[in-house]
Amino acid sequence: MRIGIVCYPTTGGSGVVAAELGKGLARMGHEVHFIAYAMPFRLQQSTDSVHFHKVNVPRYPLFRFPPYDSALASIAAEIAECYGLQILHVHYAVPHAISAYLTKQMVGPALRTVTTLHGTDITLTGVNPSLCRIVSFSINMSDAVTAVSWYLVRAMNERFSLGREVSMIHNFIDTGYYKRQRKPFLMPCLAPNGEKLVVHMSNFRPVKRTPLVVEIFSRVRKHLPAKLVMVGSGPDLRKAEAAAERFGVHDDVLFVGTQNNIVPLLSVADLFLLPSDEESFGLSALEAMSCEVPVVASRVGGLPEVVTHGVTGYLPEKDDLDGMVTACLEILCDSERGRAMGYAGRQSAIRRFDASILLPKYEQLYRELL
Ligand code: GMT
Repeated sequence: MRIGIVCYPTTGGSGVVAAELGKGLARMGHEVHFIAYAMPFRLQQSTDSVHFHKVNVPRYPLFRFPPYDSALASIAAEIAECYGLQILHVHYAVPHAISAYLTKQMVGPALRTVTTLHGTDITLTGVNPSLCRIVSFSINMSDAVTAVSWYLVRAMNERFSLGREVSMIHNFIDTGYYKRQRKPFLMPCLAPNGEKLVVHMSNFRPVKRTPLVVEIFSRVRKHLPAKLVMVGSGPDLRKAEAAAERFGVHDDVLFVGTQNNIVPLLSVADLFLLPSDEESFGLSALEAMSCEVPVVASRVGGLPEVVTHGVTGYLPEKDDLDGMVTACLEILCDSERGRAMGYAGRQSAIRRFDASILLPKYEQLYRELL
């Protein structure tokens, strides 16, 4: 098949999933064309043979808001015609679903469109009164709609009464790649005195509550020697750094920015901490599980579909700060329990979320549409 994929190229989960999907489809023999305003993060070092087409959004003094939606639709229509695309699969509904609709209007009904909902496109940005009508319309006009968790299917149905089917396809990872390395070469620099290592990884948006990550860690730190590694960057980076100062743990918290390869880091982690306010899936938690790292995360959104409470980690209520601290300590103070949970996490990742299980579901969906 000839497939176009539209996504945000940043380090957010939707871009990661889109990139991994495209690379996987290319390996299965499909012709894949990425259309985005920059090279997607996960394609930058990829050797997979996918095509990339940049969306150039024109600037003009009159345009207070550059017309990204239109530029995207316009270039997608050109690519669709030039390469004979059969499928245009957009990730994150806002504004990609409406651009897909416009593309289809331009090139004709043979082009089948798929919209994958990732979370805040439904729960936050999509329900904004300025956008909800067009989000609802554009999702309705997609030939197929998928969501990354059962939670998001429910959220979709509660917020938008579309009366159409939304298929659920869980996010996936390559568990062969996300695999704990047995030579923990990072340990001496991150935890030189054998401290316990807690890792958080996100795009530092307010929903990730990164200052709270630091606060939870500071309370854990009172009970045992530990270090916290904060991976990623985003709008709340300064607030998280300030929290490290405020809670007096700046010597034990390392902000390492965005990382291309997080497997070496996860390979030395004792715990992954994700106390998000909201999370439709929690791809980073799955990456940690696949590397045998137990997870402590809030019991929100789709996280209970990924993390099994008491087996692969703990899921305290999102405002139960004491519960978060206790859960972290239970894992960190009992190495055997931590290892068993980590092992169970990897088994769950392999059994339920490996690319080999979920990629064919997208392939099947495309075939049905054609
Ligand atoms: O975080 C967002 O606002 C959007 C999106 C992104 O691009 O990172 O994240 C969502 O999609 C991921 C991939 O499907 C999920 O793993 C994240 O849980 C989800 N984020 C939220 O629901 C907050």
